[in-house]
Amino acid sequence: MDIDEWEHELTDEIPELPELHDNVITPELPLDPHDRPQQPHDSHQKIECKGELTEEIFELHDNVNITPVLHDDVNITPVLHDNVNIKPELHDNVNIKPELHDNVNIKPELHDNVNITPELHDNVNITTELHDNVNITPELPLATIRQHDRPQQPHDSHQKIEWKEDELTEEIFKDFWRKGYPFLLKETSTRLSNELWTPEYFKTKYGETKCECVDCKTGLIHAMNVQKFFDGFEDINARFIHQGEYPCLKLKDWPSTDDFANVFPNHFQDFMNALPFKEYTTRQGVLNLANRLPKDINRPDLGPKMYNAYGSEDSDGGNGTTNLHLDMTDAVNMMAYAPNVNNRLEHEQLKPSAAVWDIYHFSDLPRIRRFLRKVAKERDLLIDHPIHDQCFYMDSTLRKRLLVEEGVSGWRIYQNPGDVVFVPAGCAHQVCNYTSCIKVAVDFVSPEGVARSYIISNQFRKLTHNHKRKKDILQLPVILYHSWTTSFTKQ
Ligand SMILES: O=C(O)CCC(=O)C(=O)O
Repeated sequence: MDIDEWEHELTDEIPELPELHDNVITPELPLDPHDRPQQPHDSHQKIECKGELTEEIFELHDNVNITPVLHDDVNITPVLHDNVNIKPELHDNVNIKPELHDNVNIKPELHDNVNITPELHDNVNITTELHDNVNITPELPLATIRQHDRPQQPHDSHQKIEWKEDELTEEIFKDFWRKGYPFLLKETSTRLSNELWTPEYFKTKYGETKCECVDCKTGLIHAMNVQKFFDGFEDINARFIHQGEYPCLKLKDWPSTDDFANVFPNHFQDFMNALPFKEYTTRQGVLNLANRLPKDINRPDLGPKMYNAYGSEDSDGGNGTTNLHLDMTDAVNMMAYAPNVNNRLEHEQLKPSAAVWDIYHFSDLPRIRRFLRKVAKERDLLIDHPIHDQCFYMDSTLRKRLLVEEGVSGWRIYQNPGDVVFVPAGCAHQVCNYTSCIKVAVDFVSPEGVARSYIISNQFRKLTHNHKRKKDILQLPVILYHSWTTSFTKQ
């Protein structure tokens, strides 16, 4: 399939499901059109018996640990009581129909053709490692009922998303980047300066500067100065008040007009020094294809860019801090500052981190888009593109629905000061600050991500004529042309 056909497939209304193999992208077949959920009788597979069928019925009482190894063609109908732990290793053609009561933990490792149809009560945890052809049809809360037909994807196995600097070799990085897997580098050693990136510093140096702040809940823009915004960073009583309420403010595009390097030269240098994987992430990096543009060509603005905002909520009804969106470029985002836990607002002290990210793989885009179009319809919202419009923050309810209705779950990445998040080109992502945070990010164009960048740039091009993301700010064809011509001279 040539690149045009491929691109056409991907932008069709019918889901686009490219799957990334070694440097090759092959779109998957369209989804089945039906939405029939798995039914209990689907699990009735073994219909011929020779008399080998045995039945064991037993009743288990409190505080019992069982580690059975179950073999083929065994039926068990246990009635389980409180505080029972079961760790069975199940083999082929085993049917289990337990009735489970409170505080029961099950951690089975399941093999082929195993059917489990439990009726579950309160506080039951099931942590299964599932192999092929395993059906679980429990009566569970909404979040775990499967209503979708999304097949298992290779990126579902990308589970280790937090890495220490000395663990993540360049080889692993390249592999993740090729596959479009996001990750977090924990507490990097080349930390940003403790003096430069504080609310006090910005107040002292730029306090009088006028700025615009957006209310993360209403989208309303409030004009103020930098001093006022940072006064309220850790002190709720010093916050800007609108109609009797404290809006959850985000300092918008600051500095908005000029290059970050000109406005904050010291911060720029400090950030460049701290960046990991410099060959990719810095302006000099040879694997940052954006650097291949000749000096006399207008360079695309890839940042750095600061993200400064107060704490928000990601639970039901929460608006987060930055709505779901995706970028044509790869990005690296470092948290420079958040108040010490003791200095946070009371409810913020209970949160697991300073900020939380939800990042979705590129190949899940069509399903996310289809799901959010449905939500927009339910809410009578007129939209062009549910991700490129940046009009949704998916709160806990929407995230659960996305999992149930489309089978898509993102990676949840928890970020604290010193932590660096890597977001591959084309991965939809949203951010919720749990407390006030200063972050700094820069975009780059890697050889590994350029095919995804190309697809996204074509999606942007097809948006309605005055859409804010329509403009080709990256000029990818120009970058690619110069990458090719310079590849003979640069190392
Ligand atoms: O931190 C935020 O609020 C948004 C960051 C972000 O979206 C990015 O760096 O691409």
